[in-house]
Amino acid sequence: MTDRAAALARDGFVHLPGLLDASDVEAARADLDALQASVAITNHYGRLGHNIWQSAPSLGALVRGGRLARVVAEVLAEPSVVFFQDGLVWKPPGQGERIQWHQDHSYLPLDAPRALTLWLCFDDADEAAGCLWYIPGTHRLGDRRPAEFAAGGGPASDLPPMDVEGRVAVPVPVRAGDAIAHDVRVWHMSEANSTAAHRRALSTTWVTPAATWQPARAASPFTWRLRPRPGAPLAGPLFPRFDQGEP
Ligand SMILES: O=C(O)CCC(=O)C(=O)O
Repeated sequence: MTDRAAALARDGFVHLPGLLDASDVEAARADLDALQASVAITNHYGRLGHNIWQSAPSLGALVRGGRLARVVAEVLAEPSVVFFQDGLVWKPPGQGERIQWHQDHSYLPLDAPRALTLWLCFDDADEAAGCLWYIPGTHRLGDRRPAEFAAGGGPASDLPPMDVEGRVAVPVPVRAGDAIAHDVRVWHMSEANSTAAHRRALSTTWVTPAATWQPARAASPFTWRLRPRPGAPLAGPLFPRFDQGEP
């Protein structure tokens, strides 16, 4: 197991400085600027969108190229990984209110939490700009009640709440081009962007080939669009697979 894989197992997250180079960042920013009107919805969280990798050529190339998959395979300590989905979280200057504490697993229509988020950031982001915060070790505490992101409440749940009070949370400030890999059960959040600069990030989700659809587990744009069969593997052109990190 590499040091990065050990950090993920211990803390539930690992900072990956400089995963993307300056040209990746520049291309991503240009593509996002071109796409914002057509693919992103704007609400109190900022500009959000799904399936950005299919509309932004630079991000599609990153997902398909194998570089991200190699890192995911390394930190998950798995020989093969499958790309599942992406989500744009773009906090414009002075906007994008707090995304409260949550576990990504609450929102994944998958049979098991054997999955990883690889969060790619295209701007420098410190605490004022809305970087991510984590509570180390919380990925080992099991599933907790989903956060209520939409007005009117979240899904019904008998799970215990996330008892954040009294736990030590750590911010992870990043530079443009950095990434953070996190376990889909670790508790994390981001504050509003109170700076005069943009904070653009793409949150990508990766699974192992053993993952199967469990559409009843969580609402997801894919569930609505694809109507997957429970128990089916995630396969086909929407879900590129990488063996030994190679496409
Ligand atoms: O980008 C953000 O502010 C939040 C991202 C997040 O919660 C995630 O990627 O799981």
